[in-house]
Amino acid sequence: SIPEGQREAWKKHSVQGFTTKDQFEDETVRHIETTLARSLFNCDELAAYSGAALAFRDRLIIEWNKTQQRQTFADQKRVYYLSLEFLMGRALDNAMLNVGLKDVARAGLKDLGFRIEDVISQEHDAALGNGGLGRLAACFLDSMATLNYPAWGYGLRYRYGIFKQEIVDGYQVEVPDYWLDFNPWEFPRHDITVDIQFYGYVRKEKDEDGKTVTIWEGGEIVDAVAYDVPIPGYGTATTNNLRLWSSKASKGEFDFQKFNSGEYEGSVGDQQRAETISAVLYPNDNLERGKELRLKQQYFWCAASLFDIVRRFKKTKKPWSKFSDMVAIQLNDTHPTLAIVEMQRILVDIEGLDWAEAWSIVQGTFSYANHTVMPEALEKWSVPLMQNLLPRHLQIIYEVNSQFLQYVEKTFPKDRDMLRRVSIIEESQPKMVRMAYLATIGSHKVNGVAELHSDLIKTTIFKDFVTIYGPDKFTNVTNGITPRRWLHQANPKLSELIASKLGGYDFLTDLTKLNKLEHFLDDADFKKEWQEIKYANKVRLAQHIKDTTGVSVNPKALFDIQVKRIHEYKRQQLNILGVIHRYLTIKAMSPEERKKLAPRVSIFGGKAAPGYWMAKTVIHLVCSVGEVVNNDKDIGDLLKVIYIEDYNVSKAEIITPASDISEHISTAGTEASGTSNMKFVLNGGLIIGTCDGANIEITREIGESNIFLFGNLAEDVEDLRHAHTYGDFQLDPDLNKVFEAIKSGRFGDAGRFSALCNSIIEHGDYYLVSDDFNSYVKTHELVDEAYKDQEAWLEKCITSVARMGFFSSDRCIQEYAEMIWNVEPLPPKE
Ligand code: NBY
Repeated sequence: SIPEGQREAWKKHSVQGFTTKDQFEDETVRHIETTLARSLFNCDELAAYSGAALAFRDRLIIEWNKTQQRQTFADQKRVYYLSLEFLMGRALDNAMLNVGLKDVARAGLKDLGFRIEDVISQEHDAALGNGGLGRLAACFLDSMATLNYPAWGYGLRYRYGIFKQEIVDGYQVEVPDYWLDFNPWEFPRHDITVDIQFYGYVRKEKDEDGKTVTIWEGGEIVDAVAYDVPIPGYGTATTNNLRLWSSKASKGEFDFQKFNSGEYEGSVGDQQRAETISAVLYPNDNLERGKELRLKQQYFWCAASLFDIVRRFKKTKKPWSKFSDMVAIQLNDTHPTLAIVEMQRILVDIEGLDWAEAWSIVQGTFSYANHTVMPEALEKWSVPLMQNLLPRHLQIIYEVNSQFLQYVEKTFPKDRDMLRRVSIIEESQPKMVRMAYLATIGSHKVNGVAELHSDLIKTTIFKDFVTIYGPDKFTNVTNGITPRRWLHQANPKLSELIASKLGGYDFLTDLTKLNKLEHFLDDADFKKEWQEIKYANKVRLAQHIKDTTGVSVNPKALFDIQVKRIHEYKRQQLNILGVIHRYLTIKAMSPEERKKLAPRVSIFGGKAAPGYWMAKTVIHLVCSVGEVVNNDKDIGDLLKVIYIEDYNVSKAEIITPASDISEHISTAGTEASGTSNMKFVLNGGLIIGTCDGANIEITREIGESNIFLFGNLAEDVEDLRHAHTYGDFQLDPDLNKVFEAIKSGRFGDAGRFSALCNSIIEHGDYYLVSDDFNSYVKTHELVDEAYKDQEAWLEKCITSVARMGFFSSDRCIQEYAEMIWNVEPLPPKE
């Protein structure tokens, strides 16, 4: 650091960051003219975005520096949130709002000749995630910073995020998402690199004291380079860090020999192979496919993060026994489970602790959140694969397992089968490592993400573990969403209206304050404004639909929206089959009957995993139905069917505020929580949903009369499936008519949809579409009826918003902090 004598000079010249409009313009123009080498003669919207983003980045980084210093000097526990996915979306708007300078930026940009909305929309989404799990991580970062928790995120810096989806002739086409062309929000830290080892072999030797030590050597080394992303809290100076690792050939590995001897391609090949590790996000949600590169990604990221965390702890010079008093590591699903094993390896092989002491430190440090009970999504890795890639880690897993099984055998001597059931190693061909069991055994707490889900994991996948450890190891933390992005940023007019009634924006940091809105249910002006805002949001979405699909939709129609990843368990097929039923019903109606019907726009959006053929068929069916319905003159505005291409975070910010009703209709017991359900209700839309995930708690909070629930319950699913398998089942007659229409070729070549139809008709209807069809259609009729009474509808919407306080991710993070992490906030000193 700088000697005392020169520090005055530093302080005098220390960067302050802008606060006024003039200063903002100074900074923006300076960046455009120098950093970007542009001028007022060639400054387009993209350059204006870049300049403004750099100006805000400078501001964030000043606070980031101070926050990091404060956290280093404060002798207190930190949280590390390990997630393979962070679905951040755009950063500029968020930065403007969180530091409270959006109005300054708006005025400054106007002076410079730009509209702030156009500038903001230049930004490419940071889309390093698939869906709910990745977006949850992003909401958590926002809440942790806002609540002043000393917290870091650790992830991978994918060169390609989730693919861009194009719809071509009604089919999904995937286009790579190269997003790093210009990313002002990251700071490369070329000085912070970690060597990561793969492959090789393990041997034992005696050290000077005669103690046996284990040495892992040979194999190959890849470098992990840190890239830091500042995470500003809302209304606080706390600016946390998200550290993303990028892979690079290690200097030692880059083969100069080959290079100099003219084997240029060979040497570049090694480099490319190293860089492949962080090249691309796997685009599967809720499906695990056991690819070696994915395991490499996981270890690369866990090992780099652990090295970093341990290095930081060692600087404090505290004894290892204090580690879990200073460090909490949260695992977002099982993807980072290798961090548990890596920690044990560091403590035992490198730091020389004895096994038992090391293992109790590990268990005290880690906690694991589960996000699914579906078998195909539970991670398992083949033992031979792991043996080859991570030989020492496999040994450690076997040792952990052996000690665990010994304990189980001793404690439950009568239940011989239990050992087979709870073993980390599944005795299959090949043998498999069950990551959820390893994560459970290596953590002090395991949580589900909504009440029903947390109950289910205790009675299904972790039943034996509840017996072994007792129920207290398992807990629930119901998911939440950040009201900053999902209300204030996505729906600024509604946020402003609410603030005008509640006397300020305090509800953004204490969402339970929304409950005061119930006092305004008789305020006619308020309700009128509310309705105008909803209408304006629908007009905006209608414009987007017109621009991107060419279809005109009537903003006065009921907007019925289902946007999320396409998956059979989420049942977009139920939705589109219901839409066909509606279409057939309208076709058969008299003009009088038609007049009574509320016009509808059925809106779908979401990506299918590239290898998920059935999900792609669902997209094609939606598009094919849209093609027919939207061009049927006889139907007009009564029904439109829209597929919105490339659903992502920034599209969600336009779509969510525009819904009248949204669909959360998973087969009961399959959707761990869902979080878009919360976003839609918070934006004044109602929902139609099954008794699944967080829908149940939303109902509890907002009241049964404000939600449209339908369908079978989780507790009945097993019996219903049994009935399908043993032939005790009749296809719903209305659904049958829908299938007849599809088979007749009414929506194009029926052959394309036969597998989809047959999965329901002939192959056991695993997701119970037929069982829930009647209830679903009937409930939509109730929605139609309810929508006719606009006054009552509006009252439901406002009441619901007023009661959504519970679903803030701030509440959720506070629960994690108090129940699981045991960390305290560290507010900035003013
Ligand atoms: O996590 C989602 C759940 O489906 C949803 O109900 C919940 O609200 C949300 C947050 O808790 N899970 C999810 O998004 N999962 C994935 O995206 C995912 C991605 C990759 C893999 C597994 C799951 N994988 O094994 O590769």
